[in-house]
Amino acid sequence: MKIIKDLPDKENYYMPAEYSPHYGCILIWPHRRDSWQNGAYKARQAFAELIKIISRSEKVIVCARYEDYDDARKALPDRVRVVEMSSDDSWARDVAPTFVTNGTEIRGIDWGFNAWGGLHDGLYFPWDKDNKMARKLCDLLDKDCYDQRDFVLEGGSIHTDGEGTLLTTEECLLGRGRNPDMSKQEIEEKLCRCLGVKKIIWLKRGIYHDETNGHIDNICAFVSPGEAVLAWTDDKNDPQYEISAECLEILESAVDAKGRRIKVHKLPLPSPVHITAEECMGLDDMDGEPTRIPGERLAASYVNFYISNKDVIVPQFGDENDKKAVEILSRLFPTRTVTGLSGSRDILIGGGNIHCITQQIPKWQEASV
Ligand code: KQY
Repeated sequence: MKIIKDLPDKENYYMPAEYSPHYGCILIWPHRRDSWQNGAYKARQAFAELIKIISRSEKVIVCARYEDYDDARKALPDRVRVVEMSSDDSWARDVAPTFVTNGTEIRGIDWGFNAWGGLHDGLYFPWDKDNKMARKLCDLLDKDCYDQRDFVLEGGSIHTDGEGTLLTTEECLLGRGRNPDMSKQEIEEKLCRCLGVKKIIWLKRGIYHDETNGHIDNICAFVSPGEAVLAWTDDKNDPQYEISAECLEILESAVDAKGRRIKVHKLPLPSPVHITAEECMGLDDMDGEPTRIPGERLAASYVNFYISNKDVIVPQFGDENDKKAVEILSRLFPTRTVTGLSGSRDILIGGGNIHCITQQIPKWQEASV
C-alpha cells in the first residue's frame, strides 16, 4: 500500500455515488459500553440483522476487537469476513476510508478523525484507535491511501451524486470542532480536489439534536443524479420544521454540477423519539458522565439508510411513518428491495443509524464481487 501526499483530483480520482456498484461494505462490531446498551448486546443483534441483508449482494468486512472476535464470528454468516482491528467505537462511515475511483481502480482517503469535534465538543476521548482505522483498512484491501489526516472530516458529513455535486452542512463543516483555521472557501477547495466535485450545495443545519453537529447523512441524501430525499415534518411546533424548511428552500433554489435543478422528495420523520430511563440504565458511564439522560430526544431519521447492490436498508422506529418511508424509498429505488431494519432503535441509542455504521467500497475493474 502506498501513502499518497498528492490530492485525488491530480489523477482524476473522484468519489462515486453510493448507488453505483459496490465491491463491498465495512462495519465495526459494536463494543463501547457508554454508546451501546448492556454491553452492546442488542446493538450486536441489530448489526447482525443488517449485515445479513447487505452480505446478500456484496462482500462485507467486519472489524472486531481482539476480545470481540469470537462473538462477531459466531453471530455472522460464513460469507462475512471478520478481521481483528482495534477501534474506539463503531462508526465505520466516519472512521473507515472514503473511497475514490478513476473508473478502473479505487483508493482510500484517510481523513483526520477527532470524534466529532475533538476537545471542543467531541463525543469521546481518546479517539486515536479510530483515527488509525482508515489507513489499516486500505492496507487490508491492498489499496493506496491518500494522507489527509491534517483535514478533519467524517464520511457522514458528505454525500455525492457521483456526477460532480456534493451535499454537506455548514453546521458540521464550518463548526469550531473540525478545521477552525480554514475558511469556507478553503474547505470547498479541499473537498473539490479530494472528491472530484465541482459544485457543493451547503445546507445550513442537520437534524435537530444530532450530536454529530448536523451530519448530512441524517437529513438529506441523493437517490439518483439530480434527485434527493429530505427529512421532513409538517409539525410547525417541532424545532425540526424550521431546519427542514430552510434545507428545502436551499435545495430547490440550487442547481447541481450539471446545471440541473434538484428534485426533492420529502421523507417524513417519525414522531420525536426519546430515550427511556430503562435504556439509559443500560449505558455505562465511561468517564464519570452519563452519555444520555432519560427523555433526551434522539436524532431519528429515515434518511439514514444504506444502499447496497441489491437492497436499501432503512431504519424503523415503531412509528406510523415506518411503512411510509419504506414505500417512498421503494418508489425511488425500483431495482432494489427496500427493507426496514427492526433493530434500528438500538443503533439510534448509540447516536446514529444504518448509514453511520456502514461504509461502502466501490467496485473496481478487477474486483470479483
Ligand atoms: O452518526 C454518526 N455518524 C456517528 C454518531 C456518533 C455517536 C457517538 N455516540
